[in-house]
Amino acid sequence: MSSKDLTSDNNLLRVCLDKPFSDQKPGTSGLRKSTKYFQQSNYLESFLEAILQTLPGIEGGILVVGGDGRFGNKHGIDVIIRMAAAHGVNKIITTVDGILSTPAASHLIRTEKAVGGIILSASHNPGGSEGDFGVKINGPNGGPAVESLTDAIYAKTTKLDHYLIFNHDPISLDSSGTHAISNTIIEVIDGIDAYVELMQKIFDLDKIRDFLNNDFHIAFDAMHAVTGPYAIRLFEGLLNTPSGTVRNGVPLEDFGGCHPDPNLTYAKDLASLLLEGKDFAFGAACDGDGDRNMILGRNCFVNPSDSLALLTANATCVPAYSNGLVGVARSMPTSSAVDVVAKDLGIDCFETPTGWKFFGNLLDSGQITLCGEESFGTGSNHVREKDGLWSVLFWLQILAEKKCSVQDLMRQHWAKFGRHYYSRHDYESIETDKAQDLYMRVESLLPSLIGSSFASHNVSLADNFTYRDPVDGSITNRQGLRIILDDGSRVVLRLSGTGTQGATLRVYLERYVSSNGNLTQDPQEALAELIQTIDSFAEITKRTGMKRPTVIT
Ligand code: G16
Repeated sequence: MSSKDLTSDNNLLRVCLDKPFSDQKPGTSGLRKSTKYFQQSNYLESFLEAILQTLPGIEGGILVVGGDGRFGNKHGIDVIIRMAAAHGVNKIITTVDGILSTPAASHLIRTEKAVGGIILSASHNPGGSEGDFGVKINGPNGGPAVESLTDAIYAKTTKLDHYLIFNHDPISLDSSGTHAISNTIIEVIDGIDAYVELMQKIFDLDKIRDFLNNDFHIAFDAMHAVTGPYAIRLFEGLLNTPSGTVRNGVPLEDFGGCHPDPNLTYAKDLASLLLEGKDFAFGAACDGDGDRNMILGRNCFVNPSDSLALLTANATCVPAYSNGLVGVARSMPTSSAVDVVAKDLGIDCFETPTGWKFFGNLLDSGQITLCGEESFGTGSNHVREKDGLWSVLFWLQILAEKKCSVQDLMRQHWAKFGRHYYSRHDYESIETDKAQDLYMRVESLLPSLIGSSFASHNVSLADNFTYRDPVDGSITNRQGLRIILDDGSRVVLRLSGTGTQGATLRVYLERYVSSNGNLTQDPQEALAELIQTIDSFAEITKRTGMKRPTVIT
C-alpha cells in the first residue's frame, strides 16, 4: 500500500510509492496503454511526477493542459492541475470541458510561451473504459518531446519513490474562468478560439466560402472526437456550409464506440459516401486528437503520401505560403512522391524517422515549411504538430483556386510528376515474441539481399534506417528495415510504437510509374508482386497465421 504524508502545507501530499513502475517508456507518441492499465493505483501519477520533475522550467513556468475528450480526460486534467500546483507551476492553461486538439495545444504552447504541454490522448486509438488512454508530452517549441527528454522521463519513472499532489476539489472546466491552488493560477479558456484565429491568418477563408457556396458540397467526419467543435466553428460557421456538414461532431468519451482513425477501414461510412455516392464532391475526417486527416474526393481516395506531394506542389495557392516553401520533409516510410516535387521546385527534401518529433529541429531552424507522414499526417511551420483541420483547409484552398475536382487534381499531378503507387499493410495484435522473431530474422537477412533479385528487380540497398539530425547531429538508429530496388521501388518493415495489444507489424510498399506509364491502376494490383515477394521473404503469413493484413491503406 502507498502511504500519504502531509507536508508542512496541510493540503500538499507526498504520496509514497511501494516500488517504481518499470513499464512507462514513451513510444512513438507519448505513453499509451489501455484505460484499465492506466487505472492502476498511482500509475498515471507516477508518469506525471516524472514529467514534472524532468521538464525544464516547470517551477514558475506556464504549462498547457488538455485532451481529446476521451474517458479519463477530465480526471487526468484534475490530477495534472493538482500535481503541477504541487510542483510550483506558475500558471496552468487548460480548456473548457478539457477539449484541446493536439495542434491547438501546440499553438497555445507557442503563443503563451509555455515550458511545455501535457495532452491527454491515445490519438487514433479507441477510447472509453474498454479502450486506450495516453499522455503526450510537448516541449517549449510546441512539438512532441524530443527523445532525450522522453528518455530522461522514462529513466525517472524507474527510480521514483513518491509524487507530490495537492488535496483540492477539482477545478470546474464547465466554463472559462480563473482559479488558484496555492500560488498556482489555473486559467480555463475556450480551446477553440485561438486555433480558429490562426486558421483565419493562414487561409483566405472568404475565397473558400465562395467556392463551397457555389454548389461544391463537402462532408466532414469528426468521428465523435476532438475536432467536432473546431470543425463546426470553421465549416458551418465561418465557411457557411449547411448544418450537418460536420458529422459525429460531438466529442464522446468512447467516440461513440468507434475507432477514431481516419482511414478507409475505420471511417468507412464517410468513405462510402464519397466513393460510392454522388452527393459530395469532397470529404475529410480527422482522428481522436485532431492531428491526422483523410482526404477524399468523389470516387477518389487521396493517399496521404500523395497528399503531402500535392500540398507541396500547390502551396502558393495558400496566402501564408504564397512566397513558396523553404524545404519539405517526410518520414522514411512515406512515399517519395514529395521528393519529386521538391526536386522540381528546387528545394530541399529531408527524410526523417517515423514520428512527428523528428521534424521539430528542421522546423525550428527554418529549413522546412511543410512536412508529413504516410500515416495521414501533414503539417507546417504554423505549429509543431501535424494538423488535421489545417490540411483539410489547405485542400479546400487549392480546390477553390483551381476550381476542379479532387480526382482531376490528382490526375493532373500524376501526369506531371508520375505516380508513386503506395500502400501500407498493418498486421495488428500479433503475439509480441512472434513479431520480434519475424522482424529480427528479416533484419539478419538484409545484408545477403543486396544485389540479389527481389520482385523482378535487383536490391540496391537493404538496411535498418539510421537518421542523423542535420541540425544537432544526433543519431537515431534502427528506425525500420528498408529494401530498396534498382527501379526505386521500396518495401519497408516496422514494428509500431503506438499499439497497446501485442505487436503491430507495418509493411510499407511503394512503386514508381513515370508520367507516361499506367497511372490509373488499382494500387494493390500495381504493388501485387512486391506484396507477394515480401510475404514469402519475411514469412508473414507463415509466422503470424494471418492470411491478410488487418488494415490496408
Ligand atoms: C504511428 C504512425 C506514425 C505517427 C505515430 C503517432 O506510429 O505510423 O507515423 O507518427 O503513429 O501518430 P499520432 O500522433 O497520430 O498518435 P507507429 O509507431 O504506430 O507506426
